Amino acid sequence: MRKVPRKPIDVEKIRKDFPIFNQKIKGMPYIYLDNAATSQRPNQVIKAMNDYYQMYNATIHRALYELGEKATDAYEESREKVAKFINASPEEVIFVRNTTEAINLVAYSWGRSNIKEGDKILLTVMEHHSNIIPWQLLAKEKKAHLEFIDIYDNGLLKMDEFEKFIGEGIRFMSLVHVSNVLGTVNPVKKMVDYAHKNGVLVLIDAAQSAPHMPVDVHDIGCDFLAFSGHKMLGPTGIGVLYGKRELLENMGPFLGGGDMIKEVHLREASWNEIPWKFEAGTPNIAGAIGLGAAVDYLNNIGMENVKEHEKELTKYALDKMMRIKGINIYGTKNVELRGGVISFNLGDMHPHDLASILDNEGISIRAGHHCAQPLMDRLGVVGTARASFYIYNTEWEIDYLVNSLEKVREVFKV
Ligand code: C6P
Repeated sequence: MRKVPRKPIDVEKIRKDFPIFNQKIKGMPYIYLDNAATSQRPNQVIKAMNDYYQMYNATIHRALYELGEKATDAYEESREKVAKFINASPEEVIFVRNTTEAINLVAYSWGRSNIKEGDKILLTVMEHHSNIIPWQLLAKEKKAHLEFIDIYDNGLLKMDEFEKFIGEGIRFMSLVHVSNVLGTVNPVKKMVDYAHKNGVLVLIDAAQSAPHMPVDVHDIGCDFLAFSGHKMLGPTGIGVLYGKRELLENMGPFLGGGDMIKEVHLREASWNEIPWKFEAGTPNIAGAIGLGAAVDYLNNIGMENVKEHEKELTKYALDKMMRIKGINIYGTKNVELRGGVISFNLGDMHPHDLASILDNEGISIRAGHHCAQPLMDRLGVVGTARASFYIYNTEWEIDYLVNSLEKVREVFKV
């Protein structure tokens, strides 16, 4: 029987759910290729948040009236959805503002009571600033040391360096799952396994993986994992920290205030159970509800299908872009080892100029250092242009990008 090619997802149908694509930008259908920065939001997410504000707006965990209970249920239901999405238990899911806050929480609450003078923390040269600065602050305060795993020129981590570092008395490791610049998908399961065999705890920055592929915290085995709602169809201002129950239970709080306490006296207090111990003050209720709706939306498509769609788009884009004269594409060309993020430079054009010209063509990409300046130093560039894909992107958009890049090349004689 002839094999019918699989069409993983119905992009045309999906695009209809995103009101932003109903408009024309510069007289053109909107071509949005900056999904690694933030994704667009479907009607389902916008409606879930509107419903909360319009129909049952109330604070949670303390309002003893019907709408307050409804809001509390919706907030906690979202936590359950998120927990299931990453194969965790609800009490191991802490709502924070974003990936940045999640990593800061661990550096503060776990780091300040566990990292001692002379300890070593292992990172990689491809980390986002969010996964460097909190550890720099901690290392300065505790007189600890930071070590960094280097990359090969093809954007893959030097695994022999990783093993060497782990063998040299590392106390904690924090590493990105998928690089927001190189697209590299790091072998996190293997790395966590090796780190654990050597008594090293591991945090995974899943900002660029949780929105784009199945992420299972039990399968990976990590101790902590962080991601942001706004990169996965959810609203801004809501993110997630997963932590293993026993670790969270033994950690002190991050912020102090309402909701995170059990009992308060003038000079002492005791803490609430996890996860609420880490959620001080009135939380982003609408945000959590919106994130729950985003998880429903992604589950309806299926994360394997999301991954497959992006793999096909990335392969298509790499094949076409590599033929452009004067282009320099960073990272591995093997789509089995990378996600849907393509960083590039065209001749010696400044990436900001390139992004502005593409903006005039109705294409949104990102240009600059992508909050990964140490990686830019390592690559020897001031910045890169970057196209990044999601469920609503099409091959037609990639063709349009490639044609526009060819035009730029001709006009600027690259
Ligand atoms: N990267 C990008 O355009 P926040 O801002 O906290 O939601 O996410 C921070 C973050 C952490 N880790 C990685 C790997 C990231 O890519 C990001 C956000 C955006 O690449 C903004 S710089």
